[in-house]
Amino acid sequence: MKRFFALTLLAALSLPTAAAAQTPRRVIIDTDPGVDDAMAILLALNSPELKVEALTVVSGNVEAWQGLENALKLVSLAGRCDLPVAGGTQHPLNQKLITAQFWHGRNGLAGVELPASKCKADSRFGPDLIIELVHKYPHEVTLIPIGPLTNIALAVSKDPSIVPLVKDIVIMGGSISGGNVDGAAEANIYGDPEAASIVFNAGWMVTMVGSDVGERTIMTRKYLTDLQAQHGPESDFVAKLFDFYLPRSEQSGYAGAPMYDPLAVATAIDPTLVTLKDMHVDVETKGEFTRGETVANRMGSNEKNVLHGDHYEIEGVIELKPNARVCLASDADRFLKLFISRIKGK
Ligand SMILES: [Ca+2]
Repeated sequence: MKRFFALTLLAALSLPTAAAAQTPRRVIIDTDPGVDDAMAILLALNSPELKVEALTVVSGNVEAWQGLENALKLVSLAGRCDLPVAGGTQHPLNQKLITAQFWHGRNGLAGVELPASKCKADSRFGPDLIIELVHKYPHEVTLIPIGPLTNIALAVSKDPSIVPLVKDIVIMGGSISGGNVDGAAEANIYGDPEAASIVFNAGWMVTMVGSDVGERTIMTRKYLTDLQAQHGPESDFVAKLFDFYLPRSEQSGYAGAPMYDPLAVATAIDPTLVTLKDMHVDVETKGEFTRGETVANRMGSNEKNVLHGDHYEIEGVIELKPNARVCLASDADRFLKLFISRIKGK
């Protein structure tokens, strides 16, 4: 057993170095910042495995204007005014916007007032910028949507030719075991189910990092003490986010703060942090109790029912093609250590 642990430890330690030595992955983060969005963005900007090409902002946790302002303040904090930050859609495709100040504070950033941004917004429309960058770097760009999927749905609807040109799409959204909005739906999918349906059916394999795994990947006070021990502009800011987010999560029955969006970014940094399984996932857009649910087929098939006189008879099964790599579990301890070390670095 000792030898096993030693080897595992060695593998864990050598991974970041090996990954960093490779060419960084180009990523676009589509975001509705958002407390956990802010953490996810800073994690990405501090990770040598990733080259963030742009942030595109979608309405979600906060209104679109507030999200854009927050994104610009975050890149300013990180000293990254070179990074394009583009506004996107103002509202979901087919329903009213649902904002989440309850979870994210009045300004979406836990009420923490960052200095005014030194960075300016890019004039391009978010979905158009996604299309442009995917064509500029064919087969190289990984999309990381960590808000409702409205911008991504608009991009693939306007230019379906980007689908085979995208290297990967890692979304924070959905769940295969109950929702965090209600019994069925996770917030990003619930925020725009029609957009989510377009994205899951676009013809690519979606890597789905759902709320059910995010809720088992939690920042607790034990880990937070380590983060608080180091002072710097970014670590102090993230510690302040947790001052709001951790008690809010605990009051709502969680054992700590779910690390939803940062786990999606971490999956792009190091896929060995999570366990994935190919499945076919449909998005419920109707349903009395289930609108916005990601309905995952774990068997890979549906029963084939054929009408025989006055009744149907099962004649076999119809195979389903997987459209998603569904995250089943994470190595929470290794993820939290990675997250803290990257944020403490700044
Ligand atoms: Ca988000």
